[in-house]
Amino acid sequence: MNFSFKRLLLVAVAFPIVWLQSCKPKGTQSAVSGDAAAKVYVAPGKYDEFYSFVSGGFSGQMSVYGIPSGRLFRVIPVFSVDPEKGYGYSEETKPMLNTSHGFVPWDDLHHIALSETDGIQDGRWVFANGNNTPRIARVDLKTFRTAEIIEIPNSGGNHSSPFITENSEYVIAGTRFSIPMDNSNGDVPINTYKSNFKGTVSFVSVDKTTGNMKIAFQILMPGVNFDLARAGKGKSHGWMFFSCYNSERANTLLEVNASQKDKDFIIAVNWKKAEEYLKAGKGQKQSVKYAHNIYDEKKHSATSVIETEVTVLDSKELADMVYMIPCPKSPHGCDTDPTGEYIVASGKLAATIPVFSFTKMQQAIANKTFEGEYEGIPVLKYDAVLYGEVKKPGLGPLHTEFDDKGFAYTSFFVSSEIVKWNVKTLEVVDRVPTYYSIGHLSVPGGPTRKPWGKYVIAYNKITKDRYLPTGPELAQSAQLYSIEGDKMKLLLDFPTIGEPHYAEAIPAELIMKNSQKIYKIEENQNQFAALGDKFARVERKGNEVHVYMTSIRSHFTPDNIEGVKMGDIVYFHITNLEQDWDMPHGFAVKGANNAELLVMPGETQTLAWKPERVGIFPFYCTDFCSALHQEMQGYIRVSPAGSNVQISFGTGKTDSTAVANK
Ligand code: RUQ
Ligand code: CUA
Repeated sequence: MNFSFKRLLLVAVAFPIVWLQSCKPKGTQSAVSGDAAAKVYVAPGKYDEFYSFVSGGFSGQMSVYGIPSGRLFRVIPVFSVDPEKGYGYSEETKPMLNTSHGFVPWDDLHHIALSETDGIQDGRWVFANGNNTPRIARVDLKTFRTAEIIEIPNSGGNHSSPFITENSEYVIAGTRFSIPMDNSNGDVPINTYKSNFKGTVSFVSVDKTTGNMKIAFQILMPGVNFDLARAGKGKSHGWMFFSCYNSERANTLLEVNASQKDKDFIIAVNWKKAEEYLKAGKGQKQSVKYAHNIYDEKKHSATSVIETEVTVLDSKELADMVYMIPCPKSPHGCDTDPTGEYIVASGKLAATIPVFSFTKMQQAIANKTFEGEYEGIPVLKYDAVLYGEVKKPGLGPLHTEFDDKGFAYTSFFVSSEIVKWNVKTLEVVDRVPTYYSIGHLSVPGGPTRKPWGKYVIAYNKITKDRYLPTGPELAQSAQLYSIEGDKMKLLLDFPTIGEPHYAEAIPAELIMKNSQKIYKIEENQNQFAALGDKFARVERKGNEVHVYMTSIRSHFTPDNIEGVKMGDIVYFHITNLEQDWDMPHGFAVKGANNAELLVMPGETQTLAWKPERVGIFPFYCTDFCSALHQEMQGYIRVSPAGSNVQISFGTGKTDSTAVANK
């Protein structure tokens, strides 16, 4: 959400009545009809019809909900460390959070993009953006784990990201803040914004087989703020549409200074053309620095590499690649309908929703129906590209999703409602209040060529009185509406984790059948794995002590360890020997100043521990795994620095030295 609270007040002052209404809609109590409970009831042991992947905003995570029940199934750590799973704490996962700025254990995750084939969700991967330290992550939907993170150079705030093309050719990343380019002298006065600050949009290619990402090219753009984006589809495949604000290119008090002009822009990028220029060698190589982190499913380990080059195409110099469409007042959402013909732009401060036509845009380009140029880029005439406007739809339109019957659903932050309108006739056909101040909304398959319809889910920015109070902070609120009939019907409220921005839902059957149950022990290539109790051991290498430990119901091997001295670093490499679904073992040691490990069946993970005092330290399994889970424990002895206690270890031996000397 790009609104400051001040802006909210500003708008509220301008529309006082609406403001009041948005905070206290009438009929809150009676908004739910009698059969709502039956519609969301998923009986115990039954499955939900959809998975919904919900961004966690400032929690840096993504959560997975069942729809229609609203049940939370999983929190997937993406950009943030997660002590529950040891993500970002284990030696194997730490490199995932590496960046050119060092280890960055947090980000602000806004948008979700499910992979597509032929414009239809294929259930392979889900992508997400890191807004603060510009990054894109890919989560593998076999394991529901973050598999890859790539940093975006020449970017300051990766907000219009990661929107995906029809065949997952690219996920894109537009910079929210324009900044001096990474290879230039960034030490410039901020008020030289207009001459020194630039924007970029990055096209990150996705490998068809592995999903691996690569920055294919960046396009140098005028120094505006890029906000959101959507790929063309069907007839508009090959184009990407970005909304931008601050065409004033203000560098201070944007709330006022970036709202001067009557119109900002939708920027249309012909990426097929960009590919041609790239092939023809029209790109400039730039030296930059960005991290590229990949998790290897066989080695159970991540690697982080700092890449040093990107190819940049200049929108000013390369003709017929970028066009601008004027768009009323600070556009936020920019959404394309399932046919790819209509581009819906939502001006946060506009009183109408302009709907642009891709066909008309093509004609306007062919006929050069320009009204001028903006920073060397042709600006198309508004009327020449406009299909029509949705009149008086509401206040503060933000985002639009589509169903399978030719309707669009637009969220209105200020008037706090979802408005349903007919994409062809542009007539408003229904509206429902949201509680309160909706941001994004989501129809299953809503951004694709094949929406599944059935529901629209509101992701609200303000919760107020919807739940039992929990002090100054309340859980953010999502609301589920049925869109099966002519009228939208509120069915359910459910809380979310962090601040939800975008969410995308997909039929469960597209994912559940591929879900991985275990890591096969014979495929475990972690260099520190102990693939059986007989390989369990403790080895000293200088001041490093490596513990190759196994876990299986209900013991660790070894569970008695001696010979560690002050000044040592102990690496616990835990291999979970189980080969049963849902049988993780945990590992925690007293005083460890990071987190536990939660090790999946067949997996190896490592916890580094630097003891800071002499004594006996218990360790134990943190996941209640069997009737004898409480017995799944052990001891490690730490001796003074100069001590002559030798390394020894064992399980089930009373004389551990005997084991060590074997
Ligand atoms: S934003 S509430 Cu960060 Cu997607 Cu529109
Ligand atoms: Cu293993 Cu509890």
